[in-house]
Amino acid sequence: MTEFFGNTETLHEIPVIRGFLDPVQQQELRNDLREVARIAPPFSPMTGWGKPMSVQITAAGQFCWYSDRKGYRYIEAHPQTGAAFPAIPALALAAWRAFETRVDPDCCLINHYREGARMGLHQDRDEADFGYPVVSISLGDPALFRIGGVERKAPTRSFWLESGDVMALQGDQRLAFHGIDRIKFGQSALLQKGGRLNLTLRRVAP
Ligand SMILES: O=C(O)CCC(=O)C(=O)O
Ligand SMILES: [Mn+2]
Repeated sequence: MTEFFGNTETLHEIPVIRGFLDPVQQQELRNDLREVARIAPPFSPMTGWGKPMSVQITAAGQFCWYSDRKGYRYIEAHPQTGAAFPAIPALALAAWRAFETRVDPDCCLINHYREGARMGLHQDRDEADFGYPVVSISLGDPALFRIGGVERKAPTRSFWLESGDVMALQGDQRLAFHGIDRIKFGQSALLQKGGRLNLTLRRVAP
């Protein structure tokens, strides 16, 4: 049985398990994600105003988040290949189960941040039941995470997420606005070409 360590810190009311995945587990998950990307190639979704996002995304599990001029939604087939998405890697499921044991996630969204990529403040609100958390895993270069309140104009706070850290948006924070301001490109050797992978585990269907 795999063992998990890491210390839980509460940062601005957000539970963050520092080093949930040790360096060997991070490599194992990275290898699993290479296989996911081979089957379901990453793509750049369009923003609502018709510009491609700076992150590339793909997914494991039943659903992948998608965006184009028609708006935001979840899809069940890869937009280019038409194939179903591969299974969620075991180490990603383990991170979800550290926060939620009632059901397993049906989506593991994978964001790839290359040099200069960022993600604007947004809410995760395309899922059916906000009673389930969104659980995030960080791999590779550190990222400056910004979190505000459930209203866009609420004040925001920031902290760094490092490779192996796991964090959850749940309860009162489930609908908090959040985003990534920047990454420290080239700090981590985990990914061959540098950058950061973020996995968000979600329960999309009710
Ligand atoms: O990259 C991150 O840590 C956050 C990603 C995120 O908020 C999202 O995919 O909805
Ligand atoms: Mn989000």
